[in-house]
Amino acid sequence: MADDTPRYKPYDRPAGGWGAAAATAKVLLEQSVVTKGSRALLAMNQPGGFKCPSCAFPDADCKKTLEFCENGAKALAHEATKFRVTREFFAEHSVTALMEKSDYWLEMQGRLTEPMRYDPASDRYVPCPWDEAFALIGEHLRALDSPHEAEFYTSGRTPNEAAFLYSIFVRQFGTNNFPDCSNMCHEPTSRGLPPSIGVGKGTVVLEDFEHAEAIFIIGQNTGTNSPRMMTNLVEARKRGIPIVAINPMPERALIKFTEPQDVVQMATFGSTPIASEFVHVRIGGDLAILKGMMKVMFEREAQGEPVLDHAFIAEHTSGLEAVRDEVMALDWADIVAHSGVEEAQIRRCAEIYIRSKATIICYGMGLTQHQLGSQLVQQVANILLLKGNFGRPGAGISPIRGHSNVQGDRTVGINERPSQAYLDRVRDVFGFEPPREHGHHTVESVEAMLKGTAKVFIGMGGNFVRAVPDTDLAYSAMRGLALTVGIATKLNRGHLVHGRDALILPVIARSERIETAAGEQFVTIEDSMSNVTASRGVLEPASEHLKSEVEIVCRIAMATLPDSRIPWESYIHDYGLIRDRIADVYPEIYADFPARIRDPKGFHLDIPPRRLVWPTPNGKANFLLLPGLEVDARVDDPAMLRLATVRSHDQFNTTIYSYSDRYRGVYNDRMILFMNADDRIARGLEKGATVALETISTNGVRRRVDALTIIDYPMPRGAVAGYYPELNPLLPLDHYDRMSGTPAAKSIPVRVVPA
Ligand SMILES: Nc1nc2c(c(=O)[nH]1)N[C@H]1C(S)=C(S)[C@@H](COP(=O)(O)OP(=O)(O)OC[C@H]3O[C@@H](n4cnc5c(=O)[nH]c(N)nc54)[C@H](O)[C@@H]3O)O[C@H]1N2
Ligand SMILES: Nc1nc2c(c(=O)[nH]1)N[C@H]1C(S)=C(S)[C@@H](COP(=O)(O)OP(=O)(O)OC[C@H]3O[C@@H](n4cnc5c(=O)[nH]c(N)nc54)[C@H](O)[C@@H]3O)O[C@H]1N2
Ligand SMILES: [Mo]
Repeated sequence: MADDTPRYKPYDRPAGGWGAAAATAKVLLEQSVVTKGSRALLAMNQPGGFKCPSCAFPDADCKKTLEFCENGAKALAHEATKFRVTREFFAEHSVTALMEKSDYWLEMQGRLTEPMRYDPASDRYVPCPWDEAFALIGEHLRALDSPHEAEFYTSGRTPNEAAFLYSIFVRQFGTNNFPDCSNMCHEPTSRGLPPSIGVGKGTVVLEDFEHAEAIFIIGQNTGTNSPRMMTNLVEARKRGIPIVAINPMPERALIKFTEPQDVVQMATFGSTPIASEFVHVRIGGDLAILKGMMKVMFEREAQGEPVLDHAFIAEHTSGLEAVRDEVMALDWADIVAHSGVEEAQIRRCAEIYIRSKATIICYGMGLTQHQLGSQLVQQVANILLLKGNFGRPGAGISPIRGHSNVQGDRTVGINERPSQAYLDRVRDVFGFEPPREHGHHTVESVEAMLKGTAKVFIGMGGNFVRAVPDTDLAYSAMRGLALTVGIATKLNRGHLVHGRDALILPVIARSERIETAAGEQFVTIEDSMSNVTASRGVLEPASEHLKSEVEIVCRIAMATLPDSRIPWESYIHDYGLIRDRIADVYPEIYADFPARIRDPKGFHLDIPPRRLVWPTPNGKANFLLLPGLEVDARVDDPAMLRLATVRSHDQFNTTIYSYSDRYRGVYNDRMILFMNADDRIARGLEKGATVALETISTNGVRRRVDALTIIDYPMPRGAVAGYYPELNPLLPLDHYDRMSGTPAAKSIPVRVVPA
């Protein structure tokens, strides 16, 4: 029998290695898909196969026989699971009863099998033929007073073809309301970087890791959330390249890692130390570190030592002086106090940066999910510009995106603030006048629901109510709607917290074959480094009643806009026709899409800064000013702790694979508060105490989560961490980055309340 008592035991072995191999075998067994799953794993990230449904990190060359990781295997095993959610399951469980179950339990019930509609009389989901489901959506949408009363959410697993058609349908319907998972994630990259370097994407490609002379990883838990990147880090360390990890949590894989695909290391229980410099930053202290490093560089220059790339700065940039003056005026004492890091260590980081002729800076949610996240991303670009770290091998900015196609969805039109030029193209290609006013991002869509101005929610994938801030508020927002639609592979909380009418529409998953009247179809995915590749599922769909996301979008469009002259029906059968239209709408990057996608390695979408071309209004890369050292609003309360909500090693966003978090030494519990022992003692709390957390609020709203067990953990003083989504009730809806709309999920001001 499995032992499920909570245990906390520091993990002192390297990450990866046999632990990862064992976890892979375990998840295949649990989902009863050892043979099927292993067969599918052989096709994952291979030419002719499908793209891993987990993260957005690119796969290496296709020569490797096995290109997957423990967490990719978990994502696949949960998709290929033998378990099914059937009409009998829904007949057995009322929605009220299902609400009592945990997110983990819901996930473990398996794949959805047929379309279902909520029946208020029995409080159950009952079977609903596809035609009726589409007709119901059409009726609701046509009944709205304005198209802006509908919210069209996208989560980042949706492939390009479906996302593109969705964006066209919604615009023909008449709104730009595209709340998107990116609005909670890397939107600070998409909004912050364009004024800076002219594109809202990373500039690094995989080969750059082979040429880098230094790699910085800021606020990203590589070993858990983009494990395939560990291969590149191990390789870089074996070349003797310094790696600087900046993180309030000493994440295991950033310290020591055993490459599961390295036979010798596996056999000898060897490992590679990863971070040559681990910077134990305070939550929100990254701005101070970046400025401290810049200050070292400016100080050296002032002393006559040339450390900047003056030729690059003169030819390609604008705005250096203001940034230099601001940084030079900062006091070291403030920099140290804000970062929580010794001046000597910041100087060492600066030294590594100065000596390297090609530096990559990678970052994740630890950087983006702050109230000034977009401007913080701009500061990363600033420091890279100082040494001309663009347009040369081994250098650049590298946001490590989340969902496997979150970047692609944005590229092909999922954007609540589209440019006028793009809208003109849509008009010219499709022959309708798209709406010109901006639509809602994620937070704004919840606000509209709360105000009652939004009435319909359609979720193309994802688990909206669990992903957004302020869980209780989000639930009441969703329950006030006339119709909610969940287009999904798996049952989740979002289907149980629903509108007066509600539909669950089950889809064919990434790993599964799509057969249409025109034969087998493939889809395309854009990874975090702007490579577009084909993805062909190899498994039989989980049920004969599933439809592809492309077909669902087309059928919703046909049911909603009967007079549309767009040939929706033909797109259902032939995805090549959709790619033709993508090429028409995006000629600069997607010209010849159908021909280029035949290359098994795919192709790279042009990123002008790689060619030292800056698509900014002044044609230059711009140093941008962010005065001071704070990235979140100050809270003057001596009891205040900054809470970062993070992912465990055994979850994919709101999908919980297990209650353990091996590398952080947590087993069978997710109601955890990681805290520095001195902060605990200062509050008079016993080791292992159970406490509640309350958000420190300025407007009297009470937000509280009970029954959290404190674990003494090497957190900086004043910083605590716990798990998303359990702690989302603490995250206020209005605590977000104004430039990008991204909730500041890494810096919630909280206080501990003894239980
Ligand atoms: N297996 C797996 N893979 C995933 C996901 C998953 O849930 N599971 N999710 C996918 C998605 S959508 C995304 S966006 C990515 C997320 O991947 P990450 O960006 O790694 O996301 P998190 O786990 O939320 O947190 C990242 C790190 O930020 C650190 N941190 C917190 N606050 C700060 C701070 O103020 N400064 C700094 N420097 N660091 C800080 C935390 O300690 C943590 O190590 O992963 C993707 N890949
Ligand atoms: N407090 C806090 N909140 C956060 C974060 C945080 O760090 N802290 N992170 C934020 C981030 S970075 C993100 S990206 C969001 C994630 O928000 P979402 O993307 O909305 O959430 P997921 O948990 O990834 O969605 C999981 C569901 O997607 C469905 N699904 C899976 N595969 C497919 C598919 O191929 N097609 C379709 N149609 N559906 C599929 C399944 O039904 C599954 O239940 O959460 C955000 N919320
Ligand atoms: Mo994300």
